[in-house]
Amino acid sequence: MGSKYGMIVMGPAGAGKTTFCSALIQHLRNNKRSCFYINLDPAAEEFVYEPDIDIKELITLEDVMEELHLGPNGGLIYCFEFLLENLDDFLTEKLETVTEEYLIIIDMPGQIELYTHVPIVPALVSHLRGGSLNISMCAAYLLEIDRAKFFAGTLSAMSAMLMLELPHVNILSKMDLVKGQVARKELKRFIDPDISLLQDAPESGLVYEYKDGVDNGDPGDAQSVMAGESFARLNRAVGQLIDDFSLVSFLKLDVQDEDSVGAVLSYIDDAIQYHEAQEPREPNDDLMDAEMG
Ligand SMILES: Nc1nc2c(ncn2[C@@H]2O[C@H](COP(=O)(O)OP(=O)(O)O)[C@@H](O)[C@H]2O)c(=O)[nH]1
Ligand SMILES: [Mg+2]
Repeated sequence: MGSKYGMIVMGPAGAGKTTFCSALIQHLRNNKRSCFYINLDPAAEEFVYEPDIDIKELITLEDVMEELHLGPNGGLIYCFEFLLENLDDFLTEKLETVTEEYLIIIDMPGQIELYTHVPIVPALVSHLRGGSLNISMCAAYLLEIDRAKFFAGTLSAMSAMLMLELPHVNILSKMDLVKGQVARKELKRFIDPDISLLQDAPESGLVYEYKDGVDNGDPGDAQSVMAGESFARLNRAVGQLIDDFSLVSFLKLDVQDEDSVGAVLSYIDDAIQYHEAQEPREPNDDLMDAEMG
């Protein structure tokens, strides 16, 4: 089939993307599988496994911020625009030699606007999937298990799903942090996002207390707007949207647990149809019967 296989690892800063990539590389090595690791975070600092391609050899966020007087978000967008202009030399040529038994792992930066606001990642992905490279790809979107950030994170995962039109594996990371502390039933509300999480007690930090007599709040005062009924309605509508989609569900990931990493990898393999290309085809029984009969 002469194809290539890859995944792009996305999600907010600190979600555990790079840690997940390292765990995955270790797991692939343990199972005698090859991988090709690409770092596209121009501000990344250390790696357990040295990347085969590192964007910092092309451009670094630090240089861009210093020389162009840009902030971290603008600087990152600049880095990616620069990357897109240099795709052929920097990525395509090197990836052309990567064969079908490799899993190409692309470790991305955490600036969320990259996934929700600008069509840069879609342009990168369509370059990788099309043309001479023809990589069968999927996206892994990581969110850490954190109630306060969960719905905003789910919306950004949905936004990335819609922009990229790729098979998507959503992953809830850092499960080791809640091991033995969260009831199975409570966890299930994250795995299949439950909109009633939004209506939980105010001390959860997710909802703003509804105050009597406040209709829509004073538009000049954020605190008061968020206490108003219309804000609560907006929250419910957004929750309903996530619910209606029911496309967003999460796999649990504990990077310290080899089985957990293996389970996530098997979803990724399915999404990119990795095994179909590796295994020799079994003779078709029906066909053999027909020939014999
Ligand atoms: N306890 C725990 N910490 C994690 C896990 N994954 C990442 N971290 C920590 O979270 C921080 C951010 O991780 P990193 O992989 O760099 O996140 P990235 O910004 O998404 O690439 C680091 O301090 C990691 O050590 C995990 O599964 N469990
Ligand atoms: Mg990282």
